[in-house]
Amino acid sequence: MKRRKFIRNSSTIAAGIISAPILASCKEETAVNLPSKAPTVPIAICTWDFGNATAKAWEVLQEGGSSLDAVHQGVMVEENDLNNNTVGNGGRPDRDGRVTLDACIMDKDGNCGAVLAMQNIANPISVARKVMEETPHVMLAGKGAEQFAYEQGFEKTNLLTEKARQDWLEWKKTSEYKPIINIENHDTIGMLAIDAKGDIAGACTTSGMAYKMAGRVGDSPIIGAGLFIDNEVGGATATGVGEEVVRTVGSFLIVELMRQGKTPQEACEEGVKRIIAKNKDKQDFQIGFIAINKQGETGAYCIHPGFTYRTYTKDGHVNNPSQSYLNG
Ligand code: SD4
Repeated sequence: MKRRKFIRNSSTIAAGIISAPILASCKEETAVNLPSKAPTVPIAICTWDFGNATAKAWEVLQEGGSSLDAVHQGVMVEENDLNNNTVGNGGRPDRDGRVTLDACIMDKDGNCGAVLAMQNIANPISVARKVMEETPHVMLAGKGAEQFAYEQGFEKTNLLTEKARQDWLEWKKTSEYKPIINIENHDTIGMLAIDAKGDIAGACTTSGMAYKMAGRVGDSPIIGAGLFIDNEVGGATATGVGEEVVRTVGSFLIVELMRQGKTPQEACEEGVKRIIAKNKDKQDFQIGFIAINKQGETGAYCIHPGFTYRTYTKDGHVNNPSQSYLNG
């Protein structure tokens, strides 16, 4: 059973940039199709089997914390895990041996912040939050992001662990750039949460594709691509080959599909199919989407089997296998 709800699209009206006749013709307000059942909240979900991260987020939610604090503190667990070589400190470097980190965060009001290709700072998600809360901007990149982080009191940290350095030296012997599906490059953490008040937030953080070109940025810190939240509707986040997610503005697409009435599962499936449609001759890459709607219903879909996602609700803490477009 679906209930049809209409919300005012107030941003364009508030901006005062649209003439009255156009306004009149645009008056049919943005439709939101939402299921009517009681919401399952609070809830935290994330890409891959990052149980420590969802456990941290759940702890924050249980203490009455906001979804914003939950996703922030949740993904930081992975940024701080030196054994996670695709997120934060300990992440794999680019071709030149430099670890460059990408992250973004988005709150219930549509505020967002991101850092791109930032070096020497262990918690890019915290800097992204500072960008959101302390600057008039959404994104800071490279040296500017790093400088801003120092100004905000973050410490300079060498992010290249000895293990990551040795792996990079080994890779350099052939310098063959060939992502291995589900193994080498795919452990970005994207997290979505709904707090007890029913408000949604999300965060996404990564060291990006291993051995990428210097300066390369994927989908993860790009609002709309790697992450999108609309507190009226739901949220989505992505993992996998970021170029393909950017090409379809994947997370925004999934949220908009939910707005039109699709379940999170249906929306994730459509998101993957749009990517497949643009890659008819090439399917040797992985993409995984997860989504949540306002009711706390979840969905996930990927191209190749192997992608999993964590959910933490009052009913339990589970690592769920995602359905896939291809059957392995
Ligand atoms: C990127 N989407 O930089 C990221 C990589 C990733 O799990 O998801 N890894 O393209």
